[in-house]
Amino acid sequence: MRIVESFFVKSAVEPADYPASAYPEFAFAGRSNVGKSTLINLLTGRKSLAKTSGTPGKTRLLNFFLIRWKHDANDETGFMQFTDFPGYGFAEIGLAEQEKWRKMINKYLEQRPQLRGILVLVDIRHPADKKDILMLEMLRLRQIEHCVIATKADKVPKAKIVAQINQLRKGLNCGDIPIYPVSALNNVGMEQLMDWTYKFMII
Ligand SMILES: Nc1nc2c(ncn2[C@@H]2O[C@H](COP(=O)(O)OP(=O)(O)OP(=O)(O)O)[C@@H](O)[C@H]2O)c(=O)[nH]1
Ligand SMILES: [Mg+2]
Repeated sequence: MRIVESFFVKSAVEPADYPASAYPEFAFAGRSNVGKSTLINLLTGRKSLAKTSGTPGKTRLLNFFLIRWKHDANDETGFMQFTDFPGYGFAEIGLAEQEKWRKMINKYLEQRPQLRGILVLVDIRHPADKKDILMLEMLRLRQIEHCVIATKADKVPKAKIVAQINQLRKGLNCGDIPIYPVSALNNVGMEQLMDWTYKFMII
């Protein structure tokens, strides 16, 4: 599958403000600065569709994107939507702000029936983080399809990637959920995660 066109639709906090379109939707979650917006830009081939920044914790809203895709093999085309979550785990965010985030995400998970899956991004260099473990546990409990994307693979020597993924799998306690190493810098690993998305889109 490849993405042929993409548009920013809107930002929202409350379900009443989400875009009404019911296309299959996939959300990108993960700690602040892990590379969610960068990944969306790379997948869509648009340099600044999703705002990226060196300053973590900038995005506080859900950002919705409309994506037109095409499946190379059979010329099938269609629409899906991406949602860029604000990052979690940003140390300087106060408790009140964290609570806002939690409410916003819970509402989204509960009131977005077209949600087909969540891509949970973690930094390949870091050991499993408590916030990521909690996020994965919540998705498991809610029975929402998900996979793990290990970002910034360019920062780890190639020979160490498999070991790093194995360690993450143990630490994240995520069973046989797929973990895909990716590098936005080197454009590595995109096909696998598009295949994963496609699998849950056509159901
Ligand atoms: N080396 C390398 N840097 C990356 C990669 N992906 C993202 N980055 C960098 O990581 C920083 C944060 O990326 P963002 O995409 O803004 O991160 P985010 O997860 O959207 O962050 P928040 O919106 O704050 O939650 C930027 O400086 C990116 O250039 C990657 O694969 N490799
Ligand atoms: Mg972002």
